[in-house]
Amino acid sequence: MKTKISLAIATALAIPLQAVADHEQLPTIIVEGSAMRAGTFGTAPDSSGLKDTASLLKRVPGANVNRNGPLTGIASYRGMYGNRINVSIDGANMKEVGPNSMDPPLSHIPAPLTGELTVHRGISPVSSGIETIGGSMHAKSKKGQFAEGDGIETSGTASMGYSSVEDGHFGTLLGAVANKNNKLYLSGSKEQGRDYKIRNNQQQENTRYDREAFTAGYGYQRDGHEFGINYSNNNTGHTGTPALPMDIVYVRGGLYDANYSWDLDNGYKLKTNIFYEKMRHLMSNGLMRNGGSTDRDLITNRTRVEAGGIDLAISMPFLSGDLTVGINGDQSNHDANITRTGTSLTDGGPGGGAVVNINFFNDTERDRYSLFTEWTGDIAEDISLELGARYVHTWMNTGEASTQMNGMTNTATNADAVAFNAADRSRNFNDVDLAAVLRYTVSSELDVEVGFGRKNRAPSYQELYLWTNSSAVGGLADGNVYVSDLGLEHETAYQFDLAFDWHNEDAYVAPHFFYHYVDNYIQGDRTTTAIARTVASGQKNILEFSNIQAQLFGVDLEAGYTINDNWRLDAGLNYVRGMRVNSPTGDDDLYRMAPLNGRTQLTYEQSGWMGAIEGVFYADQGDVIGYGDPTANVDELKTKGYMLLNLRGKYEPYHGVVIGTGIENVLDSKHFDHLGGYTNFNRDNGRVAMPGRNIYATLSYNW
Ligand SMILES: [Cu+2]
Repeated sequence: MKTKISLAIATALAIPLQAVADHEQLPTIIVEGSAMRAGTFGTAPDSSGLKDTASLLKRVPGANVNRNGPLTGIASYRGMYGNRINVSIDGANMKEVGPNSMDPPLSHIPAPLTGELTVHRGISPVSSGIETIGGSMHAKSKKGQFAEGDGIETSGTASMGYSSVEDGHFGTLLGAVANKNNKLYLSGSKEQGRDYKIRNNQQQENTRYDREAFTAGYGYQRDGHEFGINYSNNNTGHTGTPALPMDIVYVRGGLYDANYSWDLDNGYKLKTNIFYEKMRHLMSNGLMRNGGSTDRDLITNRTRVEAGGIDLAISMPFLSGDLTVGINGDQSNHDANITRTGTSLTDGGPGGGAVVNINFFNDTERDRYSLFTEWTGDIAEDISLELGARYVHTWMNTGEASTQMNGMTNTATNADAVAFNAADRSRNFNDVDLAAVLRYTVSSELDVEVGFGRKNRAPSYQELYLWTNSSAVGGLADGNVYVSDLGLEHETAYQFDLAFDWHNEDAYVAPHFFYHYVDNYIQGDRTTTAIARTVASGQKNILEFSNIQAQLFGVDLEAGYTINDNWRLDAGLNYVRGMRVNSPTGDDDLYRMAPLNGRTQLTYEQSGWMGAIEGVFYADQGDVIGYGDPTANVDELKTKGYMLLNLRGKYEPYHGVVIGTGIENVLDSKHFDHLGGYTNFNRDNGRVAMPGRNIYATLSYNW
């Protein structure tokens, strides 16, 4: 039950998996085959609307996406989001190059090249990573197959598709040549689309995208040894992020990772992983909007990240189960250089063609060192237990900030830089994560799971080191600017999870209930510091990152029923409520909580054909964060509920060839995603609208 969601879904499905699993590693099933979109809660990554792997999360119980742009999907799980969620890509804990999360980790691999997405439901095992306070997710790219026989075999996948709503198209090709011990593979992909249309052919500006990606790697296996080395490169070109103040000019760079595992016959296992990452990024408000005009100054931000990490774990039989002991560590260095050219006299900038340079993040470093132990095993005939503990040491520091105007000291922000540079900016955090999960098989039809967890997160570098007003806040996209507090404490969550999984041959119902109390939850607040700055700078909308007390609770549920050999019905429901405890004002809501939502799908399947009708509903969200002063124009906007109707079909004319097609938002209605942001980062513009009717077609071939 608290297994990988992929397995949970696989077992929950009546659809014969083998048919699709041929030539695809098994758990890949939820996200891999283009075919799997219809008829299951798994999806086809290569149809429209699924440009990054994050899109798949909309189908995972409890999960959702904070979408700030077509390639900017931030993972959200049970009300927590961004770097509260541990996301690994091919085993690497990738770091974002954009301080505003324009390139969240799940966007690194294009969806058609994603082989597998694993989400840990409920309380994440401590072995699943460092800082799993909001959950833990792992994406793996496609890497081809080892040969099954003695000779040399080739395998691969080719896919292409078109979607009408943004005139978008993609193509991917992955080829592997292998014998049973060695494997070499290469893949490439290209995706491109224009601004998508909303109802009545209006366009949602700043939503076009353009990306190329490739991977290359080598794998080796023999007698329990497995070794792999992989490089994945991402070259994102001009791509909009309408919910942020700027758009992507480029995100370039790559991830090198290598892993080795040794499976000894006596139950001992060794697993290691190492990665190195280097990315560069340029964003600008002059690419797709009017930055550089007489209305608005031109602003660009040039950033880079360099990061690396290592994981090592040994498992061995111990008592009636397995004991794992491991270490993990990673380091990252970030830089950001902002240039503002005063082309406008009306937007509060320097004006007169003046050039302001700000070295905002100067060699900003965040390093984590960690060790853990975990035991899983049976403690009685029908009861299993997982116990884990992890210690994490986080060290953070940043170099001196600097700011100039036309090469001279910039008086507008220099006082902030001077104060910041004079402060002790180095910080240490020591955290202990704990997890205990009990699973009880009550009968062949019912499993019950109870979990307790204590999980931590140290502040992000943005939360700690925003030394002057900035909107570079890890993709919060709330239209506000923030300052940080060098005295921030780390977050500690106390988590409780209760899950039931009832199933028989024809049906299943699996509700999971959760309650989290979070001590020192970090959120923007209208503190006296923030309000004082508001007055001083003549700007409004300034919040300060602050520690508050919070609680999050809710339920996520999956259910399904096989009507007969051809028909089946599936449904899912998600509810989360996030509240501030002891709020000093009447407002006790947390920011960016998904409204009550659900989906149902009726599927018909027969000999190579599949068709599905999907209904998606989202309720109103009126539980929005307020900061105690409605006149300050900082509060989160409410959203209206909506329903969407989607039709999907697929056909497999020959083995391995799959044609997929469908219509999304059949009724061409106009809706707003509560987890999206505001158009051009401006609350007065209202939220970014969701795409209108979309007709898509995909073709894929696996061999
Ligand atoms: Cu950016």
